Amino acid sequence: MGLFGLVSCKNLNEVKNSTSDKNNKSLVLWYDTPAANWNEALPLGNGRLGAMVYGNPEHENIQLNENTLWAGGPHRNDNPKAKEALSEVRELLFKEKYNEAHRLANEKFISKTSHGMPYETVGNLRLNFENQENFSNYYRELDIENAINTTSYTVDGVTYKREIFTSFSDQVIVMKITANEEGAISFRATMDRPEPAKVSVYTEDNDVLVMTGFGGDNNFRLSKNTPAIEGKVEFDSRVKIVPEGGKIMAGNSQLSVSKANSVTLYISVATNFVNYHDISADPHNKAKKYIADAEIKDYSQLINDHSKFYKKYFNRVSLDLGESESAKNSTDVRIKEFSTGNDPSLATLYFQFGRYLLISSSQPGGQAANLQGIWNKDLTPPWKSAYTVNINTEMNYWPAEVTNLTEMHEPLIQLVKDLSVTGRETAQVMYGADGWVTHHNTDLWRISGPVDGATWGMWPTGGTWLSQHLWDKYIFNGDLEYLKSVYPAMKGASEFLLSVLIPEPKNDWLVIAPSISPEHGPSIRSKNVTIEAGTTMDNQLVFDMFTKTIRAAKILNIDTELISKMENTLKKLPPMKVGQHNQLQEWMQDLDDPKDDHRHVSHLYGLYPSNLISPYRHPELFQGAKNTLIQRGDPSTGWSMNWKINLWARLLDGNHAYKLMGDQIKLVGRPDSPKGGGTYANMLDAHPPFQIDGNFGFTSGLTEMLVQSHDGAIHLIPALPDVWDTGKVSGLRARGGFEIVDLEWENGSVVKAVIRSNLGGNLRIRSYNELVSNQMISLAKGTNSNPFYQVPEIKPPLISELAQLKELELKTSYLYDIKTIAGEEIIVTSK
Ligand code: FUC
Repeated sequence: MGLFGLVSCKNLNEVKNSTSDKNNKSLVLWYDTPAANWNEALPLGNGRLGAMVYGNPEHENIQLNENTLWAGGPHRNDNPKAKEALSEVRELLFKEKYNEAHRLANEKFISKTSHGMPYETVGNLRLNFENQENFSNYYRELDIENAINTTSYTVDGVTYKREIFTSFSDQVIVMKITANEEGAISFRATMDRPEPAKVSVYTEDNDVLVMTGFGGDNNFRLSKNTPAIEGKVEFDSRVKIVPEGGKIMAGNSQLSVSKANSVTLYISVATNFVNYHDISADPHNKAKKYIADAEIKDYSQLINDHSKFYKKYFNRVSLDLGESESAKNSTDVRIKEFSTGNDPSLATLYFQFGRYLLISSSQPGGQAANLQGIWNKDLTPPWKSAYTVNINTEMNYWPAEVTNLTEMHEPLIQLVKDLSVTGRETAQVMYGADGWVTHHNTDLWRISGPVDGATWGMWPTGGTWLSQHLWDKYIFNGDLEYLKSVYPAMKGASEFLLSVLIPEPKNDWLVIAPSISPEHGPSIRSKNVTIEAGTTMDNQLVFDMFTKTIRAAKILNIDTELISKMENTLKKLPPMKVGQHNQLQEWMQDLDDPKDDHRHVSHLYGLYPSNLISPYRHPELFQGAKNTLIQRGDPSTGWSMNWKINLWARLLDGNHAYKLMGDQIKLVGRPDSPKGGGTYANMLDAHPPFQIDGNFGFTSGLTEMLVQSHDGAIHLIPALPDVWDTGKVSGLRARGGFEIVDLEWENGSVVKAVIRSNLGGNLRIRSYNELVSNQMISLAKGTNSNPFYQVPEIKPPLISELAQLKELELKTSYLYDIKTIAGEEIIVTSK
């Protein structure tokens, strides 16, 4: 790629001599040892199927996932007692009796039937090779330009190679094993699933190994006497092994290949899942058919179709931040050294890896990426590997629009549409409210009741956060048909809020109660008591939901009555406040503790991903947000640090954002590693443990450093760190249908930008250096006439008498307007 594409590197050549042409590729993760554990195995996925490949010469393990294999079956988890307790909880909150409110919420709101189901592994396909223990010349890589994993090594003078991919186009996992000598490949294939799962493993037709079973019964976090939700997802996983030369034999739940020249494996997994309320499919026929359809194609066709499909998405964006000596090292070494050196192409690789993961874990028509995307080795994974919607699920989708992967956003949009159905009953049963509600977790079955305990689960605005994505996707594509399709869910989300907003006694502001600021309470309260009324994040979410629904309804020319209801309600929401420590207040009362380093920074939602807090529009709030972020500190869990990258980018401080990148790209998971959040050797994010949100947050964070479009203009390189003073990116997207076809900068200044206008309208550009254009360009005046660049009009903030805010110093910037017509490409260059 680009400026510094060719890496000359001795070490690389030495270890790679069996895959000779790879040393000019910058978009590979590579290693000179097999994976020591799961956090070093390499992820492959086609949205539906996932595989973690260890690359072990003697004992290969391909850990398998299918994204609809979850525990339990269709069910609901509402707690109907909530309705009768609602006014009492509110009264307790308004009388500041938090402990009592907390107890009552635990008793009457939190689900007594299900806390949601875990996402489960399918199990393992193990290939036990003969006499491959003493290998040399070892090399394995994940090529994220083609979505292919390769392992190669030499034993007794024979060089072996394994190539594996999860085919997007043919819905099977294909592996090809070759050797440079005839008859050298012998192995035994077995399949297993972790205990206590019960499976049947058997062979069919002498060349197919099958493992079938069911997702588990589950009563996670409920008393032993509570009936479990019965495991009803049935799966069929199978591998057909086709040797070329040699023999294959079936026996005792295994297949043995001996003395083959090469072997092709077709691995297929299917379940009976159709949708969250229908599990009537036939997993066996489905799994068989995928193999039957794939095996009639040539291997070269399979691999080409796969890569072509993948590249259609991946190649839309390229990034070049420069190259350095470190690029010659293996990926684990680079991760370890990132924060102490300067390895810009590792930041590029990390950015592109996030895009790779999104394409590989979230395909249209399938399930949204969960806490681990689609990659999970357990039956009871951390946090159930479900959907935590108080930050994590949303973060998974932050890169979708800006890095030109809008199709990958679709499974999340569908998840929200499903919740708008299941959550309608929850709204009625639990709150006697219109519209629909979801709390802080959901799963394959679209549960929408509160789970885990009031500390975490008493948050009725999970659906409100998720629903922002419905509009946010529109604002990038401007597609009216799309807007029509999501409007009912947006409307339902707003109707719920209209139903439950209630005046609080001090100022008569309309607030959500009971609720929480996700997972965090003021430190003056008893431990774990987070329950509150009118938290800042809720107020911001409600503001955004109404503002967006009003805009959508006006565009679609419907629901005038609802519009005026929302407009009137907006006026009665609490304003944001800057408190005594110069911080943005997290709660209605000024209770923030400046020493508190809690990982959730929920009230900064208004800064990112939302656009309520702007340096140009609200300098006091901007400073308050900045002070909050400084007080919370940098090191934290993976996702928290990656959120902070986005936040520092929005604070226009590229160096601080970059500093956090160093905290994130820090090798963890090895015996001598530091503890805490960071990055495993396979480049997956460590909360710890592995959680994929951090990878996605990194990708969006880096994007925010290069291009922003949320604040009335397209801001070019708004938050560039000093270390990336020269670089180039192409293919990022901005609101209003603009595509940044090309953006180049040198010495920290924009040199050239090519921007395609897909929808027409005014193109307003903000830049720190002066620009000229091939089109009529003028200094911008007044508000941007482009409707996609309308900025929210918030209430003036309240500033504490104790706050001491300094004058905000902002870098000088230039604001330009260029009229565009749809289809046109605009070129701007430095003056
Ligand atoms: C939220 C976070 C945790 C974790 C979990 C999956 O509850 O507070 O840190 O990420 O989600």
